[in-house]
Amino acid sequence: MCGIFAYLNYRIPKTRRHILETLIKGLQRLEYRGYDSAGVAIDAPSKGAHENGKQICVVKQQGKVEVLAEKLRGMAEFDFNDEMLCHVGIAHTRWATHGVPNEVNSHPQRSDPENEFVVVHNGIVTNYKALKKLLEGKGFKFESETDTEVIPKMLKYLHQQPDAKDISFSTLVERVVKELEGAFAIVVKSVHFPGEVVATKRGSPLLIGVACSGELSTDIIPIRYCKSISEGDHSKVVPQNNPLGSLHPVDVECGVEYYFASDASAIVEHTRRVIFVEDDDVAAVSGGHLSLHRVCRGPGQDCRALQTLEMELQQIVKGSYNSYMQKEIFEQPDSVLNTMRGRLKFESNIVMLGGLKDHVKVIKRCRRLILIGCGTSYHAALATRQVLEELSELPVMVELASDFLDRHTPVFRDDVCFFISQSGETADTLMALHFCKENGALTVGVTNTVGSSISRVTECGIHINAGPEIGVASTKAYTSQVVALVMFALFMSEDRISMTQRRKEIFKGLEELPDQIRKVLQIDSDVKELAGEMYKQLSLLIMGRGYNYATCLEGALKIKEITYMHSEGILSGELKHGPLALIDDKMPVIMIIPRDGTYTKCHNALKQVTARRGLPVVLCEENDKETISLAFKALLLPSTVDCLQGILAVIPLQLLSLHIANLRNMDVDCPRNLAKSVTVE
Ligand code: UD2
Ligand code: GLU
Ligand code: MG
Repeated sequence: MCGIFAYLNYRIPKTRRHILETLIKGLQRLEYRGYDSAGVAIDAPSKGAHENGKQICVVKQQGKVEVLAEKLRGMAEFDFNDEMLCHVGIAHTRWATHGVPNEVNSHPQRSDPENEFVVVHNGIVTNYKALKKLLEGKGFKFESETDTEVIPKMLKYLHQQPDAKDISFSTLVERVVKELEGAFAIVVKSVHFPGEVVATKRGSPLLIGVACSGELSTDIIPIRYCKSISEGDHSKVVPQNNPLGSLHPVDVECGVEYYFASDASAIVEHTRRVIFVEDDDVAAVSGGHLSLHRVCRGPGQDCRALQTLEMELQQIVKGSYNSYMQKEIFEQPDSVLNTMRGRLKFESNIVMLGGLKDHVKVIKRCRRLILIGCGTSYHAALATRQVLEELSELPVMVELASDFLDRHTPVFRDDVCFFISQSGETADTLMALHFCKENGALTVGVTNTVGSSISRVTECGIHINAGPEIGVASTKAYTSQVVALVMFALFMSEDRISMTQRRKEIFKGLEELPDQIRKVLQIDSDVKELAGEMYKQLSLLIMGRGYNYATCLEGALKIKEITYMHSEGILSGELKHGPLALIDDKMPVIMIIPRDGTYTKCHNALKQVTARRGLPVVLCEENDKETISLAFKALLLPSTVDCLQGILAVIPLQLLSLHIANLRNMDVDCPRNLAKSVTVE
């Protein structure tokens, strides 16, 4: 959640209009992650210009990026046609953690009313109170309630110190970052360093896109190690603008553009050549040269390679769909296929998970599997628990990351722990990952984002390859997570002869899955009609059991997330232990009734509901005449193997939530109070 975008043009003249449009476009690409306010900082001449003639202008606004754009268009003091040869603009979408969403709390945050240092920040500075107290003691006056504001103020404070006279911008930022605790990504701009930008991160994602019409000096940027600052100032060791070991155009006549962002989707339309900034890297552009510094030698490599983004622009635009969520629901035949691509051989029933192959022995020898996630990812774990228990013959624990951490659950060296997260940045899951790693367990990621924190921190894992998911309510990531975990169950049973028949069934189910999903999507109009009957209700209960208990929870979560209607997933085995009290002829009820091992029990539940004058809408298999005859209404699904039926059953529930939200006039891609990737506890 929250977004950073910054744009630097060097020796490529750009008008102020172009720069602002680029910043706004960047923020719009990040909108899907959820935010409550937005802001930008650019150079603009004004009366009170700083002594070097530059003045930074900060414009912020609570609410949508479009409102900020409107405000910018109306800025009479801007000369929009003014051309700048070298310029740095920074921008932010904020998702408030400290202080309510309002203009003052929005970013960029500043050091003082003259905007000497301005900062955009994702994440949380956990020790901001102590820093604030210290700075207040030095006479700084805070204007916002954010934790972020300590950063620009600290920059100004350290910049004023006598020993900071000749230090570089990046050294100054390093000195400040050394004082910060917590997880963050920041980008900084200053009137004292015109045309320069510094960015760094710890725990939050950040990448840099590079666009140059000519040849670049290198594809691999070496890291400059600096002596610990207390031992001496590295800026004296490495002269500024030293072309050695930095990225820049070879031809001095050639210009270059740099894009900084917290998410690749804001960069891909400008360039595919990117560098992923790693924790504690300090990236600085000065005189068009990009260099990377670290205070001390850490684990990992001593250089950062320029990589090529594989994301396609069309993957992040809506096309003919009304919302990203709708697009992503309808993409599921392809996204599940992409999850399986290159990994399943249907002729010989072989599964190859390249990401796990180096750890096969440890995984197959383990004593217990622990699956950890939050929200939808937790449901994916729940949905596959039974097939994992069956095929691995191991105890399988399924855990909500926050609860798992609260309990200080015992974890051992012979456990294999899975961390499931679409974004790969979910804070609670990431913390659980650190906990399990410290306890010696083997950690395995199941993520949709190559290069994400979870993907990097885990020892091994499976990328689900569903493609970028932009709608805040997860849809295609869920079905792909389920497919990935089912493939893992197959992987765990590949040498069990007794399971040959069962494995065959599952392989067949997976092979047919994309076509069957296509078929389910055809009942969209029936689901829309049902939504028309339900959208004014206060509540909706979704019941099922076995493999489909998770489907109920996931369906109810979709309804809650984007329609704000109360909805509950209920295990039908629990009906008589309480929820039955809710049933009458007015309470909307959906029941999932597949013809699997729970069929008879599902029918008992159905009868219990109808006996209380309940009017259940059932989701059942298309040739199941008996269930259809007992239901008030039925939505029909193609039949597949028991452990995959939930994938087909969840799709009508995704569609239902979408239609109800549309009928209630809700913004389905940006539901209130929610963010796409929850990078705070
Ligand atoms: C890899 C390539 C894929 C294709 C394929 C050909 C990548 C990212 N994937 O896919 O593009 O060339 O090989 O066979 O280049 N990992 C983690 N944690 C996670 C997820 C993954 O550590 O949460 C590791 C995993 O152990 C492996 C690497 O990341 O070392 C790539 O994982 P994958 O699932 O993309 O691997 P694979 O072989 O399917
Ligand atoms: N913690 C900062 C704030 O509340 C940044 C939040 C964000 O990541 O957007 O302003
Ligand atoms: Mg999520």
